[in-house]
Order: sequence, then structure tokens, then C-alpha cells
Amino acid sequence: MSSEIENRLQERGVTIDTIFTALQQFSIETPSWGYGDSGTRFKVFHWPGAASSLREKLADAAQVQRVTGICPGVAMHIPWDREDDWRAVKEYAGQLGLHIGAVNPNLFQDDVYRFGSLCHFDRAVRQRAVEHVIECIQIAQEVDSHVISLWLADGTNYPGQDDLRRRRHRLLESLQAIYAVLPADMRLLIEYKFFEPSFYSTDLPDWGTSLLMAQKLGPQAEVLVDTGHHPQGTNIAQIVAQLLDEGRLGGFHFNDRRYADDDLIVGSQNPFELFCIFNEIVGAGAEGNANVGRIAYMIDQSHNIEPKIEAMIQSVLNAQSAYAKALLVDRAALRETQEAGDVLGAYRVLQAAFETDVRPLLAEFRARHGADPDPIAAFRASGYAGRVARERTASAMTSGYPGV
Ligand code: PSV
Ligand code: MN
Repeated sequence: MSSEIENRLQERGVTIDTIFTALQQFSIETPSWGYGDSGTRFKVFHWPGAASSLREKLADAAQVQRVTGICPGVAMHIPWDREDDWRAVKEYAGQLGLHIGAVNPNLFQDDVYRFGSLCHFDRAVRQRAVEHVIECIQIAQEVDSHVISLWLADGTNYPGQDDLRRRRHRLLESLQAIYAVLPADMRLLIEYKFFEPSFYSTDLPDWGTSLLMAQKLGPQAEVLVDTGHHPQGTNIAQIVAQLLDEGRLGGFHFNDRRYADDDLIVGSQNPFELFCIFNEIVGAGAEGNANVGRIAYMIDQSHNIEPKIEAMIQSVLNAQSAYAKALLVDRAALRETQEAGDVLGAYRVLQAAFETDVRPLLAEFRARHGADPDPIAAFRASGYAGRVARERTASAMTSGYPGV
């Protein structure tokens, strides 16, 4: 039980119910592409039972929701998840207790995008890319999603390959064409990434560039922070603080990394960084920051060597745990120590929260809200993974699917 935490909270006049209410408001979207086969540049290892259609991906996502209770949304990538009947998709998701979350236009796989999409020197390619995003806006409306999440692979590999300022002007013009048709209840999240697939320049390399674009577009445009998209040593918590202050933190793509955009389980490599990110959010929320309530929390991971559904569940648990720890930070003590110039004291306030074992608290929270106290154990016990490995392999064999 969480009585130790409860006693410590009581000393500060905080009830456990306040913490549970905050936890109840925290949900995190899982990505459809995290359930299908994926690989490195060197090899795609087929995972037995990996989902190969949007319906299968939704069925897998429903398992994550069933055991965690905080993942009702599923992000899609178009055209990877293209379907003919979007109303049927919405209904099917609803039957599974899910809804479609962010719609991600894919602007990096068609041959015409070799030199970029929204920044391409050829107007016809830019137009095609803009039209694809507009199609995604229409799909989002059909499935009742309110978020378009935009990441560009645009950039250059060599100095002189293209004119950097012209590329920037083209980007803004393309984004303006998209923003002009964005429905009033939809947000455009602009993701950045400092390199890859381009290696000399990337058109949206950092949060500052995304923020400038968002500010030029209007209030429905916000910045998306993918935790794997920064140079080594970047202080992501500080970026989060700045975006919150500007009211432009649209959402997150959570994952963890060590070297580049590794797509590892969020919180597996640097749990303290994740905690520090949530600490900024909870701190801003406690001061009434209006941006906090509309942050779209999403996972962006593709697992190659570990079981995909379990890895997704573990990621959700890690994020929830970091958030719960941030909720336990003694804000009054933090402020007091900060303003007294007590450097070590302030750090120790954060450390006390970070080192708290929140597992009993979260188990109790889950039990109260119809989820399983131990989601990974519950998923393993369900036999779902073995069942889909058998069923999907059988149906793939009859359909001649070459991946098996
Ligand atoms: C690009 O690295 C990215 O983070 C974008 O969010 C894409 O949508 C996603 O990965 C999947 O390729
Ligand atoms: Mn991403």
C-alpha cells in the first residue's frame, strides 16, 4: 500500500486523492506503427503475430489500454494505415474502447520526396505534399481526431545543395497553405529533429525553428517535442519550460535514446531526464499554466528485438511512473530552497521525489480504476501474444504474406 507516501503527503496537507485525480487525467497515446514489424537500416526481424493491418494494430493497442487504463488513443500514420472506410475504422476503434488520436502525414517515402516535401525546390512536389497533409486533415475529421502531427524529412546533405533561406520561405508558404484549411478545433503540431535522414541541414532542426513557424502560423500551431530528436546533452526539460511559458507545447513523442534517434523504451536509459520533464510540466500546472491541460502525450517507438506489446506497456508504465514522481515533488520546499540559494537543498527536494518507490501507489491507482495492478503480468497471463502469433501466422500463410 502507499501509506508511507500518504503519510508524507499528509504532512504537507496534500491528500492521496489529489494525486489520484491528477493521475486519472494523464493519458498517453500509443502509435499504430509501434505494433507492426520494423527494423534497423540493416534488417527487419519479423515478430511472430506482429500486426499487419490497422485493425490488428488497434486490437493490440486495445490490450495496452485494457491493462494500463490510460491509453485510449492511437496515433496513425498515413499512408501506412490507409483504409477505405474511415467511419468503419472509427466504429471499430470505439468497440475496442479506443479512439483515433494524432494523424501523421507521411512525407518521406514517395520517390518524389527525394529532395524534400514542403521545402522542395519544385513547386509541384510541394503542392503534392501540401495536398497529402490536407487529405490527412480530412481523414482526421472523419475519425474525429483533433491533432495533425507533422514531421518532415526535409533537408540537405551537402553545403550548397540548396539555398537555405529559400527552403525556409518555401516551408513557411507550404505550412501557411495547410494552416489556412485547418478546422478551428484542430491543432497542427510541428515536430523537429536535428538530423537524419539529412546530414548537412534539416529544415526543422530544433524547437526554436518549430516555434518560429508556429508563431508565424497562428494559435492552432504548436511544437511537438520528440525526446529522441536532440543533440547529446540537450536539456529537454528546459525546452519544455520555455515552450510552456510561450503557450506552445503541443505534445510529446516519447522514446529514449543513447546515441541518436534510437527508439528505445522511454525512461529505460535516462529516467531522471524524463522525471525532470514532468517536473517542469507539473510545476507549471501548479501555477495555473493553461498550456499544461492540452499537452498531447504520445509514444513514438518501434521495437525490433523485444515483444512489441509488452514494450509498449512498459513504456506507458515508465511515463506514468515519472509523472507520478513529479506529482510528489514538494513544491513549497522547492521554492523555499531555491529562493534561499540552497542549491543542494533544492536538488534534494527533487531527489526525494525521484527516489520514491511509486509502484505501490500506482498499483493501488490501477486497482481503483479497473486496470491491472501489474499490467505486464496481466498481459502475459492473458495469452494474447501467443494467440495472435498462431492466428495471424495462419491467416498470413493462407494469404501468401511473404513476411512469415
Ligand atoms: C521521425 O523520426 C519520427 O519521430 C516522426 O515522428 C515520424 O512520424 C516517426 O518517427 C515514425 O517514422
Ligand atoms: Mn517522432
